[in-house]
Amino acid sequence: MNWYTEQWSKDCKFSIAYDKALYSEKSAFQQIDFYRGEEFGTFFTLDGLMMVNEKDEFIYHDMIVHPAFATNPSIKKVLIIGGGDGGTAREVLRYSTVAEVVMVEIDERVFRLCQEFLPITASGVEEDSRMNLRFEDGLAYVKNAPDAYFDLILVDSTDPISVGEGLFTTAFYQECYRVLNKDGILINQHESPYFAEYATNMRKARNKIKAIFPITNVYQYHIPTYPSGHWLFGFASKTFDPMKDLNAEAWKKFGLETKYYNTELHVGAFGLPNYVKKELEHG
Ligand code: AAT
Repeated sequence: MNWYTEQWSKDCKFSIAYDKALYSEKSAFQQIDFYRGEEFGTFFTLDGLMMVNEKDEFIYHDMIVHPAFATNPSIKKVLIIGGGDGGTAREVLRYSTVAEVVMVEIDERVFRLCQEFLPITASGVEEDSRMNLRFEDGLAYVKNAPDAYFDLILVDSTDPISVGEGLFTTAFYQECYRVLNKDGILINQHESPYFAEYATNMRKARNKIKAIFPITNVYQYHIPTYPSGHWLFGFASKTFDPMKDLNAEAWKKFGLETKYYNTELHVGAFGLPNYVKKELEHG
């Protein structure tokens, strides 16, 4: 039996048995590894950290995309930063009302390898005529993007180490604010409250975003293969409040079948445990 093992904290490890190591490559940006096992199907890691697997990817991709559309059903122009596996783009493209999706992934190899090994997330994305796929640094892209252009930015990024670091900076969030229009919403991968290192990242992101956007919230989801299984997204916006402006009727009219997200869960996801609230408020 072969085991993929990830260090979740100094004193805690998580392992998945795999039948086959499918592919391994050191790209210009990071170490990329694909495996196949029975429990989670095909999965890939970047620099030894779990990114996507066939079994629980629906949880992450439902939760990064649908809450914003249920809050503002008129979203038309979407910017995805990162998200090289294609899962976030796949969910956004399900909305026929979306006119344009710019996806900026730093590492083309992640996308090409997912097309080969992980079609569940990557297939069909490049072929959609609404997609503008770019392979460059997300921070560099937003610096040069026009003012008030996008309705929604989805930051589907790795943790704030190595290439992902720039996507957790004040400079990046300021540029996001500038390129969003007056109804703009920013959703970002917000780390996890449980293990100390991830909680530190969570607090830092929170404080920076709160200093820039008038409306800021954090919501949670349960994903078995990320450290502790308890993960967060940030919801920051200029006018829309994800609770008060939730438009369940409009969202249901889209008629999308989802495996994780629904509009009752939307409300619950913003209700955070006390220890998390405390860490976010006093971080
Ligand atoms: N859909 C869930 C998968 C990911 S992968 C995140 C992607 O962000 C990777 O493909 C990585 O290459 C890309 N990325 C990292 N930094 C940048 C950058 N500066 N500009 C553009 N793209 C970038 C998210 C997994 C979350 C894991 C949480 N533990």
